Amino acid sequence: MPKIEQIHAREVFDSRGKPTVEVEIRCAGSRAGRAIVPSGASTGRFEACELRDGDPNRFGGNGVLRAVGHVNHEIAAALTGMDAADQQSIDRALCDLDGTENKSRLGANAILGVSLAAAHAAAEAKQLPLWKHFAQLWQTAAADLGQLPQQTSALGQQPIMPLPMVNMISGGLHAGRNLDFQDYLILPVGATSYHEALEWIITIYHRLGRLLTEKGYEGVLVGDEGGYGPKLTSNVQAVELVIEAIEACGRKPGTDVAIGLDVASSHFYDGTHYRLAATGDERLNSGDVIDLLEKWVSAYPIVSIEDGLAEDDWEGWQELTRRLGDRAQLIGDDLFVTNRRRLEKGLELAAGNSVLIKVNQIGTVWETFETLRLALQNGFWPVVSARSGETEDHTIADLAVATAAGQIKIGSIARSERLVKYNQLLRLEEQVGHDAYQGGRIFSALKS
Ligand code: 2PG
Ligand code: MG
Repeated sequence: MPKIEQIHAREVFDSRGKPTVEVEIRCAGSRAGRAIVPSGASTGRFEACELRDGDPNRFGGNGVLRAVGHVNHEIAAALTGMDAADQQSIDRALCDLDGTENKSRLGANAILGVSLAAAHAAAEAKQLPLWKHFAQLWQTAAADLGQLPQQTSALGQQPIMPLPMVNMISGGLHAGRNLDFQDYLILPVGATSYHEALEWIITIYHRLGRLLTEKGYEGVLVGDEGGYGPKLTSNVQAVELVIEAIEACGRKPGTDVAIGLDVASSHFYDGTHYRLAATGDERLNSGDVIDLLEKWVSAYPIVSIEDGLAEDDWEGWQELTRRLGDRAQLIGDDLFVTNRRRLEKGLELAAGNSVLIKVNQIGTVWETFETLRLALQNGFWPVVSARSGETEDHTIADLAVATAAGQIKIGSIARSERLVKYNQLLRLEEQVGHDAYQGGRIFSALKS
């Protein structure tokens, strides 16, 4: 058993230059494992609590020295001596020690840093690559979290390479609200391997950049996740430009490369209406938004829509799922916040058919597994996702492969906090095998 000998946290910085928590855990006789916690901008109201210092004299109150202190003192005292490979016990101990529903006492950033670093430390101690250690944890988790139904789908079974869902144009809170919708993404559903998918994506991204310049948009500057942030004349124009770029690269929209959206609608919902501001002031109710999305799904090869409606618009979500659930993947991000209980409610109400999996929304590896597994047991597509505030940490790439989640969303393919994960996936593809790629086949349940 790799026994935890030392736990050490420090304050480091993420891709927005905002403080975040880094944790190192060392087991007896092996190298330390290290992890850095990501951070969102368009956060859901029901996410686990990211503890910030609130001291206006440091980083506008965004320092994380309190969270770091909790790791170095209270958490280190409680976890030293534990088995780093026993992720379930470690994560349970962290939750018990915190004692709150949303990890607000110690901070989900403190807790997640330790949870992830423990996995890295255990992998070091076992001399296994991280993805293999995660795969072992995931396979043995079946004993506690239940088997997956016998299915033809490869999802959740042996490690597979994920289909990347990649941001081309950014809007919303990630790009100064130039557009209302947050992400216009592409899914290379027709590629036959991960590296081919990446090649297509990069080619299309560069072509799109040239297209924007040719058309005179000054917005080839990139948003928080590396997507272009042009000021366009309408939300739908972004979809059309992405399609134009796909075609200009000789790829067939829909069959080769499909479109995804992260509407991130919680961030323009005022409690009764959705306020679209990019092209005038439109006030829409849930039904209007569903009509709009249905129109788009009929007109364009859109196969995936995230947060089409707001985080507490459950009735709207039910209607959206009735209307579009067999034509598109409907991902709950702010809606489910990687929380098993919120996903249970979604399953009960038939709201959505897919869940975004962000480790820092819930705060531990084990709870992430719980939500992922619940999704797969109920035929929901999981999409492992990065945050808009990221770092050189590649843990989620390994996690997506190990759990055979089938999809990953990391942002765009510019900026190294994104590329560190795409590049890690290239390395993992060599180890997992090129044929371990399902690509767009995971969507076979969708009628076109
Ligand atoms: C999202 C994420 C990542 P943020 O909404 O899906 O794109 O953004 O990390 O800002 O919540
Ligand atoms: Mg989102």
